[in-house]
Amino acid sequence: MGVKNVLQKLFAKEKKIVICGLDNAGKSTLVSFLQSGTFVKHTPTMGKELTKLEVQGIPINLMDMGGQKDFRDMWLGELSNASCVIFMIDAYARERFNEAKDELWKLSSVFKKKPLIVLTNKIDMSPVASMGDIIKALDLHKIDTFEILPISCKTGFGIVPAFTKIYYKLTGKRIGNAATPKALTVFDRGGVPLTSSSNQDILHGGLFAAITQYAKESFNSELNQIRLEGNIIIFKRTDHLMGSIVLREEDSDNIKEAEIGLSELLSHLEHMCPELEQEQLDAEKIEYLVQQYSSNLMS
Ligand SMILES: Nc1nc2c(ncn2[C@@H]2O[C@H](COP(=O)(O)OP(=O)(O)OP(=O)(O)O)[C@@H](O)[C@H]2O)c(=O)[nH]1
Ligand SMILES: [Mg+2]
Repeated sequence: MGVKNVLQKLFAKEKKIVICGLDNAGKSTLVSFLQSGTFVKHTPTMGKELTKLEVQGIPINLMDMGGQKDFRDMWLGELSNASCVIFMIDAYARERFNEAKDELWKLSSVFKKKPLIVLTNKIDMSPVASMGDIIKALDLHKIDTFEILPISCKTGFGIVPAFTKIYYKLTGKRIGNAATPKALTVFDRGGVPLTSSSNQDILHGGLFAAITQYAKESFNSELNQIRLEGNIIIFKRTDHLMGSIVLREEDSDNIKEAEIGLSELLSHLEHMCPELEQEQLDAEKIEYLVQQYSSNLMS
């Protein structure tokens, strides 16, 4: 599923999403990742900022709360008509966990009635606190139910899975039945595979060789889709990279969605790797970025 349309898929009109958490946690970065599909740098939010996303005609209101001390009084009021409490913490900033706990517990009147979702951000950094450490540090074990979900608003790690869980928490329903791709490969413009992953070992044997062969031949062609051995292989290209996704033929209803997801991944990679413009390619970096992001495409 695409990062940019996950909210539209998940939330009905009347859902208001409010994101609280200390300054520097990454709240605004999350909002812009959902908007743009990649990492964008921010300055601190003064007060609060409403982002109206309109995806395929459906309006979504995201309220991004300023986390600096002066603005924290506004959180409770804003949460009064929200569907849940989303509280973000910087998993790298252990020295601020106590402060985060105090601010979180000021919201207890709300999260005793509404679902609490704790997003632990910046898991691309090292070393970050474990989920267990964060649960203890924030006294989350004293709450009956909560979700704690690791994400990175820099690499995109976990964003679609987090919002999928949030939706389940809010509605008790699983989203759609979009079949996830069975394999994902990113190539350089010469058709050399840089990274490849498969959740069902289907890349073994001839299929991977065939995909690579097509990739080599097709970088400069308009070939976008081939069918092979009961699989649909979708190709997408950007200026410097190429990607392919494998779907089962019986999942052909999901081709459009897979194409969007793959295009978003490639744009994100281009954005995160400005060195590609200088014809420099860091294969290790791309592998890391794909591995971090792939949870949005494959489950
Ligand atoms: N490494 C890393 N840096 C991040 C991540 N998310 C955000 N940042 C950085 O953290 C800093 C703060 O991000 P913001 O999104 O402005 O934080 P905020 O929670 O909106 O802060 P306030 O508006 O002051 O409440 C920025 O320098 C971001 O680039 C992440 O997942 N990983
Ligand atoms: Mg902000």
